[in-house]
Amino acid sequence: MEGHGGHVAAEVLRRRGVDTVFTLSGGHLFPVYDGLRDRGMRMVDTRHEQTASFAAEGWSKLTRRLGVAMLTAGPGVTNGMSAMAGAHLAGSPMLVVGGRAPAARWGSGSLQELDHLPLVASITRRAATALTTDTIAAEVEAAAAAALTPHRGPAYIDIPLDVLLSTTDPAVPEVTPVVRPEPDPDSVARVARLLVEAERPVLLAGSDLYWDEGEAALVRCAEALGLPVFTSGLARGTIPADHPHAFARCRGHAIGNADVVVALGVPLDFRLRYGELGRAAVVHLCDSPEQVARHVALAASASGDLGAILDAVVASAERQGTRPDHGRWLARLRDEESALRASETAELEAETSPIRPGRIYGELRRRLDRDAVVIGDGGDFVSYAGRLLDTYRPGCFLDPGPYGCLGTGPGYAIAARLAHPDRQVVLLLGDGAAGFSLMDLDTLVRFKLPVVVIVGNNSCWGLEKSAMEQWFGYHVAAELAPNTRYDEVVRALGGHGELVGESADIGPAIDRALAAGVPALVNVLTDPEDVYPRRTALG
Ligand SMILES: Cc1ncc(C[n+]2csc(CCOP(=O)(O)OP(=O)(O)O)c2C)c(N)n1
Ligand SMILES: [Mg+2]
Repeated sequence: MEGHGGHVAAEVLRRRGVDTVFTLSGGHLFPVYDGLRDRGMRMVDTRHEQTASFAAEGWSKLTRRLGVAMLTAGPGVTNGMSAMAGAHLAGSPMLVVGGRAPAARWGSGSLQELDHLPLVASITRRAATALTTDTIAAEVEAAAAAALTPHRGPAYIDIPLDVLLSTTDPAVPEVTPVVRPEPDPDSVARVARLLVEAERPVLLAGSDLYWDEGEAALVRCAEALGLPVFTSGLARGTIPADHPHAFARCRGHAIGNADVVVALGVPLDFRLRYGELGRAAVVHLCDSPEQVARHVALAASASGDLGAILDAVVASAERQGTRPDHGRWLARLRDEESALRASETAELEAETSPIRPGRIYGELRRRLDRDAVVIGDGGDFVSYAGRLLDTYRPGCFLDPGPYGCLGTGPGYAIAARLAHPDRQVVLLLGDGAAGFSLMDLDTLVRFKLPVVVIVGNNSCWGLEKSAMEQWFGYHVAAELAPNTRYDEVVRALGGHGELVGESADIGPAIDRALAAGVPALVNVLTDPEDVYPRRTALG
């Protein structure tokens, strides 16, 4: 193909199946815009590069395809670094195409001249500059392949403006197929034996199972081997919350009493007590060898395509001749699960004034469709959502992931509504979190994306306020102005906004927001004294 470098970059992305990119304007990117426009590819321009890059990461999380952000040279790229770091820890296949000051003037101090590579090297799977127009195609393709190859993550490519503007006639490379390695049969057999012999096994499924599209294999395995399944992160919904083998509330009880715990596609990090799981033998199943934990003694491990591993484990267990019956163990967990769920009724139905956050979720739960996309961005307010909302389909619950960066929500919501125009999209925002990217509600308005935003407005950075209180007996830097009218901000931007101060008004306000047809924000004033019960995640 012939054309300037921007056309080449766009063509490689088009062949990769990319039809939407997220950006914020900058002259260093104009030639790429020209290439995208020529091919009818959608450009979603945001009000801050952090939102453009969170939207790209959100797109990858929602579609399991490449999410692409285009960030202008210098400040555009540095504004996207939190999303790259988040994608790095979450294993999200995201591609950032950066602008770059002209190569011919490099070192003379042109506008926004910055070598981005050292900045992004430690948080990307591949970071490179296309130094000549002839290499653009191969570099963009290599970056896309690096992002999509398990263990996935962000990749970065930048192209100097003069290189983009030069004309070339390179061969655009074929799309490199993504290789998903088969697991080692001996490792699989060891895992199967442990599960066949286990009396109280537990399976903990995490985000990498989702990335490997292993949901059907997960359900097959749980049913064949009689395993209780707990999901976290993007694995929520890979087994529907109401499946007989799905559990959520009684994880502590299950792990505390298990003899074998299988961690599937999830790191043994702070969320899983660093793999120190009491008396249980720990099995780690990962999408690639480098993900297998080295900081804890494992009873067995295997790496490769996670769906293939699960199917191979079932086949191996069947060859070993026994079909374990864990009926009593499952019944015991179901009793525990049901009791814990029953104990939540009071908070879901609380009629207190001021409002307790649980009541918001009591109202929301009964209004959500099974395929609704729920996004959480905040502290305590989102912890409640994680516990009180159930997920029935994969890709329907997005939180910031292990990087825990506030401000992801509006970007994820833009991506969600674009990816799923016919579904409910609900963004749960802490009032603190709202301050990071509320202006991008304007992007939702401009692109006519009717997302429902519910702000849990406790007038403070609640999670940090209570944590500092616990540690030091006092708090600093934790208060926000009381009762800020985030709803009026959204009205000023052209959306629908409502303030809610009483429990009984929450449900009707959510109904109006869902029906508004424009981006809508329900600003719920909640009790500043309410503290989510948790152990600290630090350390
Ligand atoms: C970018 C970023 N800055 C700071 C933090 C630390 N942090 C974690 S939770 C939290 C409080 C969030 O407050 P809010 O969104 O109002 O939710 P609440 O806990 O009050 O429900 C803060 C500041 C973070 N995770 N990310
Ligand atoms: Mg708050």
